[in-house]
Amino acid sequence: MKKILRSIAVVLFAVVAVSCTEAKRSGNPIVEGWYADPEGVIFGDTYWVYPTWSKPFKEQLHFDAFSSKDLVTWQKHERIIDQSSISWLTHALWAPSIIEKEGKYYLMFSCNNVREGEVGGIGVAVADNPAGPFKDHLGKPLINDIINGAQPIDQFVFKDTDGTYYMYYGGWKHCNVGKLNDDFTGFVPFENGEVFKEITPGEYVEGPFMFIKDGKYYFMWSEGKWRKDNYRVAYAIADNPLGPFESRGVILQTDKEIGTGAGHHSVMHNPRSGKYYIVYHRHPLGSTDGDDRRTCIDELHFDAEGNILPVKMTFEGVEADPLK
Ligand code: FUB
Repeated sequence: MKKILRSIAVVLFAVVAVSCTEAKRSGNPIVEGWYADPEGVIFGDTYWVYPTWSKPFKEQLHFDAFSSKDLVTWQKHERIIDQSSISWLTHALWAPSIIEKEGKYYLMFSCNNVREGEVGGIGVAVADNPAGPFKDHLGKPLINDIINGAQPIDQFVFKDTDGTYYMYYGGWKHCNVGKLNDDFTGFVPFENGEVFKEITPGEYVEGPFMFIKDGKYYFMWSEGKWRKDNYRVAYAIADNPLGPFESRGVILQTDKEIGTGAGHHSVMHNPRSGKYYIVYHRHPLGSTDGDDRRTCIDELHFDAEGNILPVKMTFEGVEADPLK
């Protein structure tokens, strides 16, 4: 009997020891529910993810957000903005993108899946807190028109090292960039008088994103069709925020063992650990509903020359990586 008890104790000890040394991971998707176009961003000691609620267009009338101290445990912040705060929103509230400026949080959004002659496009909302509640900053779209063929959706605001805020945006295979004014109520023309420059790279479709690493400008975007398996992410490297941007190829795409149609991503960097993360959506294996998109996270790696390596999508997600 003693021998048996001793053996059981040894096995139990081994199980506890293994589970204690196994690092906790985020898992993928990182949150429950259909969420797409996730913008991952760091404010202070907290990671935030702002996604589109991936439902039929007519139901898309609010945003939720998620926050985490370590990338593993996520807290949901419900309805950080909804239709009651945006009088001109009728449907298709998409692709949130947020930036902090002088203690205020500016949440850019796209709505109404706008076409020529309709009201909709890119708007700005503002709050004192990253969890909202956000209120419409202008009471009308910031960009309503179709300029250079770009549908006004999928905006991303990037702060350059000289303090300039650039907005990259555009669907329908066209990407524009403009310089935001001080209070994000409009744009400052470039020296040649143009308000928006078209910078469409490679097989760009939508979902632009920009970050700086080691003095280089990494411009990224989505290609293919977002409901289909061919949705994917490609990138370019430039030495300034206006390009030219020549595609260096695809770094995130369908993996038939893990998920399909991976795209509309963002990148976060923890300066403490030095790690980079890609936050993106993908369709679960076997799912046939194009709206069934789930928000996932995996590590982003670079080679010695600074090229982005193809992303290995996982079910496990990433390990805890606190910011302080
Ligand atoms: O979620 C709606 C749209 O799907 C986004 O604006 C596009 O980028 C695509 O992901």
